[in-house]
Amino acid sequence: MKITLIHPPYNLIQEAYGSKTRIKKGNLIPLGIAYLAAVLEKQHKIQVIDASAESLTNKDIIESIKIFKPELIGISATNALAKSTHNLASSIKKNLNIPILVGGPYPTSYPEKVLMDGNIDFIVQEEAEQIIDLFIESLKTKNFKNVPNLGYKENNKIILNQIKEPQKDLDELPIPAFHYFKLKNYAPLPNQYKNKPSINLITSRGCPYRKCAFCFNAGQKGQLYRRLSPERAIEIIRLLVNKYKIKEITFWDDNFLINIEWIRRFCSLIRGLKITWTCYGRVDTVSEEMLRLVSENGCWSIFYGIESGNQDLLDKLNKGIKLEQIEKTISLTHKYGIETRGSFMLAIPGETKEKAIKTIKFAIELDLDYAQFLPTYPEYGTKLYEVALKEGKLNENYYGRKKAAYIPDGYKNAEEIEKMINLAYKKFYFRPKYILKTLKKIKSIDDIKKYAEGLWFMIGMSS
Ligand code: B12
Repeated sequence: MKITLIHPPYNLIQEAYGSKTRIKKGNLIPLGIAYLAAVLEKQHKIQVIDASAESLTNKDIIESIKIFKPELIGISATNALAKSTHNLASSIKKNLNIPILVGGPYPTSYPEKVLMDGNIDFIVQEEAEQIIDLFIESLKTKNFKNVPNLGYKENNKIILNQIKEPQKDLDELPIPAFHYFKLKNYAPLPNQYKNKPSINLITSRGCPYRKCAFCFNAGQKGQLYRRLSPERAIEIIRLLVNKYKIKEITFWDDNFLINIEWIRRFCSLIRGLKITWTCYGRVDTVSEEMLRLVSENGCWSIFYGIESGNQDLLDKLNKGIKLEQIEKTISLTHKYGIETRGSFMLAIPGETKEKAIKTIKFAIELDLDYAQFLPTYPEYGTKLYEVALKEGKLNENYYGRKKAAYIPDGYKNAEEIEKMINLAYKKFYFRPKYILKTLKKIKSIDDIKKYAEGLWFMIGMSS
């Protein structure tokens, strides 16, 4: 069968990061599609269209589909891509009569809402590698009831099949099918990579903590925690280095720096490969040994979820970390020459403007190399979602990041939150100490270009 897999149109820089600037950075390989393509290509002919990374319109997509002539279309969507997904499904169905299947965090969160769209025929909740072949088989018999994770319509009634336990051993999954993607379309945001070409990977699924009140992975739809073995992770990295000439990897695991045994083995294996990398971490799972090991083996930047400079708000979020722990880990990370990045949430329930200013000051005092300030978005299925829903203060149809979709008591309206975010970016980035520190990092013409692009991006974020 011929199958087209689509990542729908989306202006990432403007919608997700809220920057007015137009830069061609930030798009990452949609790994969900890459994994599915790797499973499907064993028996089927696959076309992959990443409309987001290639800035394609629905018209462009339909033209490509008409040439390829698929018998099934699969769309990958997060909640942020909801509007784009429904528009795309409508455009496709106006032009072509092909079944449409939607997968990803969006149908996982809102299966009924997605299926209420007459243009969408099927949805898959949660992970799809284990069930996709069975689904394609079922298209022949039209008997869908034995396909786990599937949602469909029968006599105008929505049917949601039971959810299967996810793949326990991630090593059994095929290597993501990177060959369907034009690597030149993908790069982290400016200043978030040192070497090109760079690619995103993920060595684990789910989170072992599942406590934070705001995180999708800790909510009702959160996945079981599993991780590739260090050997399998290195097999994938070796392929990326040797075949695709990749020079840098961003590991997007919710928490890469966990389990010292895993890190020891991974570092001993990555040592022989010429590659730099960055990752995400929690301040309370990082140890001095871990930081020493990763810094000696290619890691030059760690992104920490810091969230707030107010202990009471961190406690409300059930983050399970202390301000002192944050300070200690950030300075320890600097000690090993690793750049620190921090992600902060503003407009947390219970946050006043004074508390927001305290968070901004905290970010500055930590002397982070980069900080990101986002308005709180209560994801479906999380504890925060329940709170926001009860308060009646969530606009679920708004999914951008600059304008707030949730307005806690401490703020009058979305504009006030937007102003606070602009202020945070201005205060953090446009201060002499930070500018001087950044200027000192410039070592080449390439660095000048990167930092100029970063500055442009930041001006777009703070205006
Ligand atoms: C890397 C990443 C990004 C990257 C790249 C996104 C991309 N193109 O894939 C960037 C930084 C750009 C990004 C941006 C955003 N992200 Co993001 N991101 C992630 C992250 C950390 C990893 C994604 C990943 O690679 N997963 C691994 C793959 C294998 O899993 P998967 O994509 O879920 O795919 C599986 C299933 O969902 C399903 N599936 C997926 N697609 C399809 C399609 C079909 C047809 C089928 C049948 C099945 C199927 O099968 C796949 C294999 O099992 C996840 C958290 C996480 N750990 O998953 C958050 C996550 C997906 N992001 C999230 C959010 C909120 C955002 C933003 C809105 C944030 C913002 N600042 O605006 C934007 C939205 C951008 C967008 N285009 O949707 C949320 C989504 C919540 C939700 N319910 O929608 C998550 C879950 C984080 C969280 N814990 O809250 N993100």
